[in-house]
Amino acid sequence: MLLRCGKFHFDLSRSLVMGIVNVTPDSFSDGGHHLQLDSALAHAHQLIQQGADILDIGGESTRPGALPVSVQEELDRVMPVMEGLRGAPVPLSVDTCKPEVMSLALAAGACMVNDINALQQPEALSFVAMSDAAVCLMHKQGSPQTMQEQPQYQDVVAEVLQFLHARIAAVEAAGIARERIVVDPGFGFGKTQEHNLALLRGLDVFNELGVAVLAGLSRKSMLGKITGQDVEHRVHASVAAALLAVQRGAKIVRVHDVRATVDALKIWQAVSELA
Ligand code: 8Y7
Repeated sequence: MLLRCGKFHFDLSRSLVMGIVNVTPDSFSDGGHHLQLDSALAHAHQLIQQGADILDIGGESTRPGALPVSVQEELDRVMPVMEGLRGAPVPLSVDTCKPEVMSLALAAGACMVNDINALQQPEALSFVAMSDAAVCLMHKQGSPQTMQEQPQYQDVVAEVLQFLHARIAAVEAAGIARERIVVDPGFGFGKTQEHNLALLRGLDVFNELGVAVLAGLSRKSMLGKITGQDVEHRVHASVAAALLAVQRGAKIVRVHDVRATVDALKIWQAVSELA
């Protein structure tokens, strides 16, 4: 299976680690864009050093209950980071659902669009179609503000599969080749604990879609619910979950803890090559 992200091509004979770079105000940056930029760039370089294959750069928190950010604020956060990383040895993914942000990030060299809204906005679809970037199509139920209130499915695996199948068809019809498409069941996006576990258990089913599968489980509350650990202490659970996802055919794992995940996947790779 092949993945084409702009000038970067991956044969996917081994799974890839996507490192998360959040450009959102934190306790160090007191809202100032300058410190925020410095710390995001330093973090990005550190993740590359640790073996990240792709960086996912996002300026809008999509955690449950998070409030939306304006286009201008998101651009002010994300664009200096995209520009500061221009020419980086790994492809840059922009984590956004705003068409305006996609367009400018693609012009600044983004090789992938990670859209939790799966390019359902028509302008989003056409901006990606006009580029040579890859796209990650993620499933969610509801919006980040309300999605955890009452998630409901008859058969979560079948329904997510059906949604992703339909989005692949729409995106292909717009001229985006299959080698540029990644799908993601969207762990934690409008799913109960049982739904999340069913999706991880059944993850290999998504390979029947014939495109690369991405899994984002890193530090998520579904892991905290099992281990009882708060978000700062979910590294071990996250590595275990990433490994389980790769074992079930995920070709990309989206993670905070790049070094730990890269090492774990090297062990998996070495053992599975003997089989
Ligand atoms: C995911 C994601 C988040 C995910 C993809 C978090 C932006 C919440 N989760 N994108 N984004 N898949 N494709 O905890 O699971 O990282 S934000």
